[in-house]
Amino acid sequence: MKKRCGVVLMKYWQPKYETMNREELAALQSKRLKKTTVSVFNNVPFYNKKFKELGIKPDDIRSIEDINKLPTTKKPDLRDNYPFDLFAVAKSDIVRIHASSGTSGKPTVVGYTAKDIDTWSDLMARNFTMVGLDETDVFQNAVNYGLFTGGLGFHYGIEKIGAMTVPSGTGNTARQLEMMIDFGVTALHCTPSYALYLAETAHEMNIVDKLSLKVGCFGAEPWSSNTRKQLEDALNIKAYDSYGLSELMGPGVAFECEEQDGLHVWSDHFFVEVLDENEEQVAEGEKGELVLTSLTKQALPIIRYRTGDITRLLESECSCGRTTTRISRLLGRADDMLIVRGINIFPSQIEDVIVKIPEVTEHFQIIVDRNNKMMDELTVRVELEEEAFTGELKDLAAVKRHVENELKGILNIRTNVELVERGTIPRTAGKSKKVVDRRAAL
Ligand code: DLL
Repeated sequence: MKKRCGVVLMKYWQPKYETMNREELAALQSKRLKKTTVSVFNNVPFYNKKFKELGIKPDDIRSIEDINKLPTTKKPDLRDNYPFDLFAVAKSDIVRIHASSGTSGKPTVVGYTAKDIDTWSDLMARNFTMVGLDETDVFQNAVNYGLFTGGLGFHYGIEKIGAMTVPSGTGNTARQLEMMIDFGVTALHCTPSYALYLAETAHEMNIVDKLSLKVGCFGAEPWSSNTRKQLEDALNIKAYDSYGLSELMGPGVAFECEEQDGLHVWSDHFFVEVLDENEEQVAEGEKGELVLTSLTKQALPIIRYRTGDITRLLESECSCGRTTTRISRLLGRADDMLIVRGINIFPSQIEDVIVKIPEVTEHFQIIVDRNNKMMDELTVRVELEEEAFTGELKDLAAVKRHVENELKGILNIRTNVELVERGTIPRTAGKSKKVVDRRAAL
């Protein structure tokens, strides 16, 4: 075991939990689910009432297979119990809260005991170890520190592996890049949309070869595999997908390994279901809503949380040797899905097309309108690259036509492409807003 300055540096690769066989894992999950069920029944009036309405008692939950007897929990349940009514411990046992802003009404507030914070930091540390980071790394955490879980969530995990943390937060892109060069930063965390902006700025400043980056951890919003490629090429890194949500903990719920073939959910702490709109399990390999149950949380245990995020369960074994449940890259949120003329469209499908076309940048915005014949119209605003006409497409009309055709091939719907000057579409260090749906205002 390595020591530095008197502190033992754990290697956060935990074969005992990460490579359990199915039976061992099910036994551990069963034990932890039973404990969680008792905790919510005894301590959270919301769950106590729900259990009684369904005629179930904690004793009815004998194994993880009984999970479908339990009620689901939805976002409005957290809002209705604002701020602390879903907590299963006394307020004096809470050492930290976080909150997610939410688009309407009250934010949802989540709480952590000291043990929860420790578990969370351990899981983050496991993620970093999984992608080869250790105490020799310098890790820049370029997300908002504060009520958003991404800042402190990553920060504690980075410190746990003993890496040097650069808590840069958000803002001032040129300064972020300067820090990366001056401090020899090897790993970066930010949203994928901000990473694209950082990469674009680094290229404009002609400083990419001064960077020592090797790993990027990107998440908090959907991004596509083409964006991954774009970021890996632009910054000379391996880019990993990081998934999480405040209600379950924050980042650290699921993370990619070096195989980059789906995300490992830490199954010793979270139980995964993928359900259809009737809360039935989808067929193997089908898309559905990710539903998560926390198995070890003290302050805010949560049962069958309907995340609203769309994914697929990956059944095959991962070549890395970990046996945890694996999910595919998140396709988007059920409520991000646009229905335009009866066709389901996810912004990530559009992103996949746009980032492959060299004549335009990766930044785009989707605008949905309803015309005077009450027909929906889809416009995708994309930025023209500065050297757009050096290839086969020689003018604006040709680029526009090409992007429209590529989009039609994927979406099966006619799209109007509006080409704008590079830099027109707002860049943000937080979660990007890709859709402007004007139909709601009509
Ligand atoms: O975004 C936690 C987080 C921080 C995750 C930093 C990763 C990195 P919330 O603000 O509560 O928490 O938002 C959670 O963001 O339900 C998804 O819709 C979306 N989301 C998070 N990660 C991904 C991802 C944090 N990798 C909501 N891919 C979730 C797609 C993601 N969507």
